[in-house]
Amino acid sequence: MIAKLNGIGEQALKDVAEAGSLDALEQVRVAVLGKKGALSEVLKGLGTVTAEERPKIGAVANDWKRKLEGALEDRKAALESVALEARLQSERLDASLPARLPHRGSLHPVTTTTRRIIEICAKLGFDVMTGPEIETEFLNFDAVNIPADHPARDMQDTFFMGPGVLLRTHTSSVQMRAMRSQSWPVRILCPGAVYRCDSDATHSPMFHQVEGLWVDRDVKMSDLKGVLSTLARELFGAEAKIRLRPSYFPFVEPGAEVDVSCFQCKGTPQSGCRICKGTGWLEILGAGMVHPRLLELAGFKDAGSGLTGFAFGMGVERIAMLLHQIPDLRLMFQGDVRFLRQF
Ligand code: 2U9
Repeated sequence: MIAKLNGIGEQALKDVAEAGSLDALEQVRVAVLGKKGALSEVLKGLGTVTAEERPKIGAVANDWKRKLEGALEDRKAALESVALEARLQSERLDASLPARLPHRGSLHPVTTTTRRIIEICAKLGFDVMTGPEIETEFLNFDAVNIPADHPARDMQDTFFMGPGVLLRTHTSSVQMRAMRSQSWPVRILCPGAVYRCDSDATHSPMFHQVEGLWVDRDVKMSDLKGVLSTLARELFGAEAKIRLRPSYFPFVEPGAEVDVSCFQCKGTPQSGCRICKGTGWLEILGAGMVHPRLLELAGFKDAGSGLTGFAFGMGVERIAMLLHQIPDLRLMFQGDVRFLRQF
């Protein structure tokens, strides 16, 4: 029996030493010291041995019990320390790593482009003026020489809010308000949202305009060209040139569409440039000399003779699309962060 106990004890000591985890160690403990463990099973046969042998066997069994308990305790401590070390390694913090910065928003390309245009024109003496987006039909149309039968008045192009009230289709009404409420000279820039019933890759029912107006004695077409050349150079680079093509706008006479030389191919049309489609030019705005009727309607009382003016208007999204090579106008209004984060 003693030999059996010694055999069990030796084997259990080995198993303890080899247990690779706390679970495995617990299994060894139950297998040898548990109620139905190997040691208990042997001691069940104690009744069959002589009274003389019994204390000796009991002493050997107790000895093994103590030894094994000690070994289990030591092995448990060793395994726990290994587990702790592994956890410390895996959860190690590198306090020298830079903190994760919160994402910072950025300005929308329409905002940056508007601000840039304002900044350039401010240097040329233009003040910024804003006005209401809900406007009267009179100021939006009649006062800027768009007669009742003009196609721009068509219900399809204009969002009417009620009889005689609409969402402005351009910021020209703001310039008209300025002329009717101020004395001359007037040198203003009117940025803001405008609304037209139109929607595709290059048109949106809401977009932004910047319109400029300069009224003074003896303002000439050459002044307009000077202002627009400066604006083009500042926006598109020092090499940018402009050209004026005759065109019709009801509020100006003469009127012109204004192109800037292509910033990609530098205005060399034969190069088959993707940006200007090989023409060498990009249309950026409309402009002209303020129609005399508008000056009349403005009612500058102290003007006398020789009061003239020029005006220009541009779509901000179109300028931003050219500057940033944005392929579709609708991207501007979808609020997709993958688009917005690029600016
Ligand atoms: C007053 C007098 C004259 C503003 C002008 C244009 C030409 C023009 C378009 C450019 C692209 C509108 O956004 S767009 O579709 N604008 O071509 N705008 S002259 O003329 C005015 C404005 C107000 C009192």
